[in-house]
Amino acid sequence: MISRIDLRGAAFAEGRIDRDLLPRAELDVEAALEKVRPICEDVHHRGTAALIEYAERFDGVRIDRVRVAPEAIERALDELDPAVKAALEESIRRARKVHREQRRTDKTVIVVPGGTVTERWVPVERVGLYVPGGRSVYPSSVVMNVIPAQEAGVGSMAVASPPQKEHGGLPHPTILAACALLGIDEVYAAGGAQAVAMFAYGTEECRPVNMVTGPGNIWVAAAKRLLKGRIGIDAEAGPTEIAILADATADPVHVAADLISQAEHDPLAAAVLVTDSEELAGAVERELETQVAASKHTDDRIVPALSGRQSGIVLVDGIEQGLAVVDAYGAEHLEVQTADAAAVAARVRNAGAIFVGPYSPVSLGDYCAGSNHVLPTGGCACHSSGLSVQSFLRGIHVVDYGREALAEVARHVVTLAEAEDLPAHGAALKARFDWKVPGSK
Ligand code: HSO
Ligand code: ZN
Repeated sequence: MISRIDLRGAAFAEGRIDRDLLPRAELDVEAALEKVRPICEDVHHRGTAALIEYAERFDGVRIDRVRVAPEAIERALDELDPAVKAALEESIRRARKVHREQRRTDKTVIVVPGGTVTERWVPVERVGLYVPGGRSVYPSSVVMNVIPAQEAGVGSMAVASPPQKEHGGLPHPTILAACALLGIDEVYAAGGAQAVAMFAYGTEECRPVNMVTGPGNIWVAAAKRLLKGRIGIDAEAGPTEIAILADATADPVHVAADLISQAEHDPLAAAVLVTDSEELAGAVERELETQVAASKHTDDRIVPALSGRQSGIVLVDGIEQGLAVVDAYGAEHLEVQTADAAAVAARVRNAGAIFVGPYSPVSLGDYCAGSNHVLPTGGCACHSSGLSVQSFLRGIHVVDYGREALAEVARHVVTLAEAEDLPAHGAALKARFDWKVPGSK
């Protein structure tokens, strides 16, 4: 069901391995752009009327307003299964605890006496969160997007999620309940690219936002790419990925279960085991057969995900080469299940999040570790991090120099301005000192 890639003996100069040797799916967002463009323009020009039409066309349901009434949000919380409510509350508590520590304080650096630069952290004013509503209804993703924004101090947040035919044109009730638990009372029944356009341009019902975050399908990713600049975005989330770096000490039952856990998301999800133990590889293959057969989303998601070219078991010579492989891959989630797992994990450079040892499965991080589950996919972990308080903050440099401090450095500014053939830049300094730059001839 899962293919093997044997890299034993492959060269890896200076700890680096060729990324092209590793499995990975390609997602063609570019091709979706042309389909998404007219939809976004339509929402820009016709607002709510366009959203209502798209609800009928794409979601198959007639709605007469896009903004969800506050009573519907409260009702969803009242009707939420108490066990789900308790679990969401625990998830929120832990996420809040971790994200609160990510807050930043302003810092002033005295560059010279009388000359300071302060970095002032200012939250984004208004954020729109997109929450999918089709195959995947993830109230946990509402938590993971809202908590960092709230802890950053974002003043205004709105949520959009597709209208559901089975729920009278409202977003899915667990999504509404999660919003209520988090204190979000501005929710819109809008999905796909049109929801992103609603946030970016605003409508009669929805004030435009500064930034849109949240997962979504290819149309949502394309709309984010199209409207980026007008709005800030988090990342274009691709299919989820799990990589596991394991040696002979790992338990094949755990390894197989964890690979399946993320394969369950999507037929394009990636599950990659990197191991130096041929015995473990064989045991995991056998375990996969048994566990996959007993899974729920077997035929539509797990089997295509595990047998797709994005997944595989990569055999390596040892943990050194294993580390080179996982660094080249840059997985969204990386589990380290080896002897001395913490020490091995400390050497990993590229991963969205790292899960250390046998009792830190990715599923824990998906819901209740306190960490964030919105993480870079598609190798973007090599340059980006997951969602955090920092994602919703802007650091503004506040420059405050007095006369003496400016005089002290003026000649250097003028020299650099002249070197760049920008004499007006220098003149701005000269004007302040009667056109005689202190310290120059
Ligand atoms: N593993 C997904 C998040 C998720 N899992 C939501 C379950 N629900 C991407 O990190
Ligand atoms: Zn998951």
